[in-house]
Amino acid sequence: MDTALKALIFDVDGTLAETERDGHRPAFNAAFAEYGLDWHWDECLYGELLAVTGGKERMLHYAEHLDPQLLDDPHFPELVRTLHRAKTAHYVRIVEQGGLPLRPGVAELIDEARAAGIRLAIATTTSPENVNALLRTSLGPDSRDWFEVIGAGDVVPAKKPAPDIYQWVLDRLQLPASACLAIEDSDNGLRAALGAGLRCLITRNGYTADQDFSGAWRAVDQLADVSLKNISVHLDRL
Ligand code: XBP
Ligand code: MG
Repeated sequence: MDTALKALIFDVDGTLAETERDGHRPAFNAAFAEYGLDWHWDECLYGELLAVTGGKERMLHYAEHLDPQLLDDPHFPELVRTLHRAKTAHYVRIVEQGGLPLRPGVAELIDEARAAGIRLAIATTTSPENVNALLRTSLGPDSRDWFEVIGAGDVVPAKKPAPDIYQWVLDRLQLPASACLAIEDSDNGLRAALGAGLRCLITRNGYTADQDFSGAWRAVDQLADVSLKNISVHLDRL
């Protein structure tokens, strides 16, 4: 099997930047306040809610467990969509205010890959508007074009830990999984990548440090701890 590295496929949330605690969480809370809902997700509760990927799915899960009478309201599905639209607008505003810098080593790894002709892609559960805002503000206005394929949000109905988003990206890259490396921060992301047959490099963060990453190709505390040369040499030996 040809295992030479041809593409890196990046997760976004928690991998490129600490978007969950400092971006999505306050954006959800701002949307709840805007629509008069007495929900507030503190840092600790939000860490638990991250078990469910996808913003709409996360709100539905929260309502099911803590406020189930809301589900009897025929307007609830529309409320979730409205809240999610508002949350996305708040998130983009937070990003544009410069509140979400890239994690250490991310920009350098992307630069190294581009210089080496390694193709780049994204496989994320979050909405495309959020990805575009983060790339634009952190890597520059043209950086979206550096990524040949961006799989985001609802393009596949089953979100991570289902492998569908990675399969969707691989189909469009027209590469076998063996030629790519997924870069993730969470157990849900790892399961999605492994399910698609990919090798996966984990960059842990505050919310995911204690998760089980057995099955990962390698797990580090930040991408500054790896270099593309090092990745390629070791992957090619597998
Ligand atoms: C990311 C997520 C996302 C965001 C919210 O998971 O779970 O749902 O928290 O984004 P991963 P939206 O990093 O594993 O892709 O509100 O836009 O859905
Ligand atoms: Mg993630």
